[in-house]
Amino acid sequence: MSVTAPQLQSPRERRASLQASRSERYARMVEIRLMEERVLALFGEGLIPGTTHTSQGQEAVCVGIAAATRPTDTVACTYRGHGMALSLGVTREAVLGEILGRQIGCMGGLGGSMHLSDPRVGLLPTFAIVGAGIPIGAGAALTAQVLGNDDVAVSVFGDGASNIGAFHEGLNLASIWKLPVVFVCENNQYGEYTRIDRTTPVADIAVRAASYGIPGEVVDGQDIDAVEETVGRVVARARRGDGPTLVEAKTYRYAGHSRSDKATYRPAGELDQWLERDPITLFGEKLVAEGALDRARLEEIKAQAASDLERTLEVVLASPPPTEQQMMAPPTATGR
Ligand SMILES: Cc1ncc(C[n+]2csc(CCOP(=O)(O)OP(=O)(O)O)c2C)c(N)n1
Ligand SMILES: [Mg+2]
Repeated sequence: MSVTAPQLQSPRERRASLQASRSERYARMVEIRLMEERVLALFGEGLIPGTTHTSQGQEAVCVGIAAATRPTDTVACTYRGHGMALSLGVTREAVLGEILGRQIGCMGGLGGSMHLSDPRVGLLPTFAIVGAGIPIGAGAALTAQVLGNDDVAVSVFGDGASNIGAFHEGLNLASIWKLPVVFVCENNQYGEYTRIDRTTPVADIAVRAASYGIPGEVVDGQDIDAVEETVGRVVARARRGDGPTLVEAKTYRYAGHSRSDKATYRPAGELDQWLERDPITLFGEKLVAEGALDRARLEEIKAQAASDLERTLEVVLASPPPTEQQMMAPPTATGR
């Protein structure tokens, strides 16, 4: 008797299913949450080389962006990019494999947690340098403009990055050349260990758009529908040739800045306040209220995500790290 392996979805299929169905969006948010929690545990076990930055609490932003764009659009994002990669459709094996430095990873295990990429779904390499993805997003938009297709670039970065020179240069250039780019600032209230009000003299980063003569919008980053609607609308604007927009998504990272940071610098009660507006709980409740899913189904989705993650981890742990020869090989067009 021949045993056939379960058919894994390709990145494009994963992206398409997410765009087609609200319950898939819920499932993807759960997938991200569980993987991020496991990543922190795996770091503690010494299985993750280098460092890692997780995004629990920010799932509505990345899944909303993926739902509002198409695979030929490009997305530049940061070292806190596991959720964005999974949202765009990169497979669990490719993301977790890369984080663990295994050959099965999307960069063959050579890049690690901060360097994920998959051109099939538009994920440009994620960037460890704060703000680096902003001018690169503008550059990807320039490519689309020169080629004359109607693709759009999305550049995702943090609140801290909006104080970096590249932010101002990138927005200025994008505005003056009317580039098809959407800048999404994930304002998670902290840049490393410092609260935003100690580094940034404006309450809303979106107001900075006015300096460059482009629209700026604030969106509730805990509400996936609000993110999808806002990003979808300004992506359509960019596609029409009407130029860039700055979107600020107000959100919160539940974990510390990176790996073992316990975030003891946060005021007491702040995390609890944000947990009351957890993006996965909010969306789940909305789906139940709409009659789209019942509570039992929400639990089934969580159980399925947990077992999928276990299976993914088994596959990843069976994959070896890159060989010395692979490490020294010149890069190819696909990055592998
Ligand atoms: C150019 C540069 N300066 C400093 C750092 C060190 N650094 C890494 S993450 C970080 C904080 C960035 O905060 P934010 O942009 O809000 O993103 P978040 O980590 O909150 O997602 C800093 C200062 C860096 N990687 N690159
Ligand atoms: Mg931040």
